[in-house]
Amino acid sequence: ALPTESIRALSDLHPKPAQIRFQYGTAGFRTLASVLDSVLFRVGVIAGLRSKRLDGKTIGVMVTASHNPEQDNGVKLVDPRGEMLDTSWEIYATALSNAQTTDDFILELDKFVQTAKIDLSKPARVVYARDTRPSGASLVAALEDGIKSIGAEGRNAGVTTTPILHYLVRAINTKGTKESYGDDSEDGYFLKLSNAYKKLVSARQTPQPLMIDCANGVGAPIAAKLAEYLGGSLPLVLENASITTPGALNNACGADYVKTTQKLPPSLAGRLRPGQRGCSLDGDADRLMYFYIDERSQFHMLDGDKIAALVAAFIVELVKTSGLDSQIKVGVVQTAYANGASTKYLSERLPVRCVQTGVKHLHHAAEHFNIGVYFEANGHGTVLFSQATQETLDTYEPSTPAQSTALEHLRNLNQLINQTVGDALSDMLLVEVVLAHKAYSGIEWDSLYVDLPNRLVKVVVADRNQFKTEDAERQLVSPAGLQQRINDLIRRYDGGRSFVRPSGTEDVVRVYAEASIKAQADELAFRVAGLVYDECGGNPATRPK
Ligand code: G16
Repeated sequence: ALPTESIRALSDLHPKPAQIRFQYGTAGFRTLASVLDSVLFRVGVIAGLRSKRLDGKTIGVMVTASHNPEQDNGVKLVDPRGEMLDTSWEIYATALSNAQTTDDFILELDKFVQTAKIDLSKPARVVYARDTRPSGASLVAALEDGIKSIGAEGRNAGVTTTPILHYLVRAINTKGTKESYGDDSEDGYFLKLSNAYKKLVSARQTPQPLMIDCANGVGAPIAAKLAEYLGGSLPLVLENASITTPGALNNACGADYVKTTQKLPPSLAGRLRPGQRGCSLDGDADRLMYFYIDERSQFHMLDGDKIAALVAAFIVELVKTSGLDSQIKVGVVQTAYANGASTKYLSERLPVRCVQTGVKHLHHAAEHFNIGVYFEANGHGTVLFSQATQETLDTYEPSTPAQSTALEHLRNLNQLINQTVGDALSDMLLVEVVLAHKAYSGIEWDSLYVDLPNRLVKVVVADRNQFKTEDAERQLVSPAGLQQRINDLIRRYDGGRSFVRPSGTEDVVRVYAEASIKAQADELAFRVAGLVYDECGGNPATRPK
């Protein structure tokens, strides 16, 4: 039976605030940190139950609000192979987080244990971590109470990145098996990545220093440790590493800032030299954006689409050179935010699929390829090697030295890439490997294709849940008639494309637009935003920006 007494005693310490409705969204629960205490407690209980349901396998919990402002926080669950929580449990998590009193919560739990057929006599194990947000420590304490109340065994992985937590989950659950993912420690992670990186660049020149904008978040201490493991093989310069300065996190810096403003973070002005490679992480280091400035001080952004193009082309080439092209099919997964020019470039070379926003959707679609490359334009992504492909790489016997070298590179890439989830630092090493092999600077990489001018804006509306989409978010089905008006507008713009979708992580509606000229892309975005605003806008202070 449920340990009702211990749950009751501890749950009473973490009352649910009245009048707030929580939702397990795109990236778990995410909102103002000050209202999340009860959610964290309950997530601790749910994680324990998820572990029991999966026969004692270790479940991960990450406390972060990633790219959101510092006052927000959030929490997401990680399934045993290091992937996002199975979607069927998101509804349960939402329902349990909204039970008003402790009694309601216990009642809901009872029902849930029946419905989900959970054998309570099974053991439960949970590993958890948090980012550097000031609210993190007390939220972790609430989580620990939840874990304790259900009698689960907890392991605190401390302050680390989201992708390292995902790595740990898979490493713990595969320990001692033939699918072993690496040693289940931060050290194991750094060794796995840095060893693979060094092998991949062994015959290449040491590159010029790479500047990393750490978003004043957890990426800073973790990148500093990575630099030690890399030794001189990749010189790194860390910027925006102030993790204790109040209000600094993600503020005018970081991957989301770069992507949405298409500008260099002001703090890097004068520090990044023309031609030097720079990149930005986000608040929990699962997104990556590259950039450089040219001789005329013009800023050039190399986003998730450019990363996908660079990496996919390189992998296709290696597969071909190794002689494995009839056995290993490479494919790419994108979302509607992918720049039209990137979709065109990639589609001419390999199969491309479009799915809805959210790493879990891209991840699942990528699993259908032998090697699946997935990146959101915002820099969130990775590459998946299927189990069968990994076995092919292990057993294949090359017949020429060129085949043998390409095969070795593929094997090392399989080690270098964090395949549990998008990982800014692992992706950064991957990009550096390709640049080194191709002898590309940012300029050559950027010229693979020319981005169509685009603009992303947010609109604050009274109720974003009114907005419903289909066709991988490219069409609105509600509010009725709005899509038709948007279509009429798009038609007036050369190369025009635009779509509207509710955000899964912020209380806004997002509008994306593309056109062949920058001024037109901006105008189209603002006019579509105007339509959205006029249809169901909030208060005038929140006009589209
Ligand atoms: C999260 C998700 C991403 C998604 C992003 C924005 O990123 O993991 O897949 O692209 O939110 O989503 P939305 O447009 O729905 O707000 P992160 O880095 O914040 O965890």
